[in-house]
Amino acid sequence: MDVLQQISESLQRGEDKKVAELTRQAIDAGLAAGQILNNGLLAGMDVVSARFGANEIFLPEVLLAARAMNAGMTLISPLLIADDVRSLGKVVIGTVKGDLHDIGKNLVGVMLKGAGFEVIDLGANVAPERFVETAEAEGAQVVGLSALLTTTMAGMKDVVSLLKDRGLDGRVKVIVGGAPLSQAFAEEIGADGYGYDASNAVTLVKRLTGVAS
Ligand code: B1M
Repeated sequence: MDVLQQISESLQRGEDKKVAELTRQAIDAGLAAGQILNNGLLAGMDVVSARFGANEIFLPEVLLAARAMNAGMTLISPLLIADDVRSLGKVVIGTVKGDLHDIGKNLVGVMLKGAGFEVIDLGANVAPERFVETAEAEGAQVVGLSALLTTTMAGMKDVVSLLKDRGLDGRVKVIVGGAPLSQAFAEEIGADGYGYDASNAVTLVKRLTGVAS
């Protein structure tokens, strides 16, 4: 079994130390960080997601898998982030209020940093006021909202509305993403874009900030 397959399987078993050790091995063997992410860590998380959805595993196992995912991400994140300190713009990101899922949001943050953006990560369970106040105080061009629950995605509209109330709409763009979302939902709540994955989020932010057309 190759090392990427081993990472995936260890992650599925929730073995954080083993995942870290195997990820280190893969890096030392010269595998690209993107390959370790997609074919090792995310491949394992996909299986966990499917098994959780099918009620074959439960929250404690998913928590352990998430911890193992983080153990691997900690090692590859610096490799995915550009070394030069040029800043193409500022982006405030976070997972919306009531929602603790942060793996996808963290990935978006890493990819944005890798592309040269300054990222202010507010974490998970973030209230609308905090997104808006931070964007205003920091002079951010974009706010990126993540939600993984159908019950919390509705809260994204509050951020869009609050930006409007404070006269910041237009100046601060909003992008949204997360498994239960869609382009139609983004349009419905008045967001400026929907990112179906982390690299698509980067494309969107580049377009919205005028870095790319
Ligand atoms: Co939860 N969970 N979870 N969970 N969890 C889901 C989301 C669920 C679909 C599982 C299922 O039932 N099939 C389900 C939601 C159902 C629904 O709402 N329709 C669910 C549930 C129900 C729950 C709880 C309510 C369970 C309970 O307590 N009974 C609870 C809620 C807690 C809370 O938030 N208040 C809960 C808890 C948890 C854990 C804490 C155990 C853990 C999270 C750990 C953590 O994040 N630190 C967890 C996990 C890991 C999952 C699954 C299995 C995996 C999510 C994940 O990390 N995927 C998930 C199953 C699934 O999604 N199918 C599930 C990997 C990640 C890379 O993908 O986050 O989709 P994702 O991000 C993608 C894209 O969506 C996109 O880019 C990323 C990839 O490039 N993206 C963006 C994400 N954000 C973006 C932002 C952007 C652009 C793109 O721009 C800003």
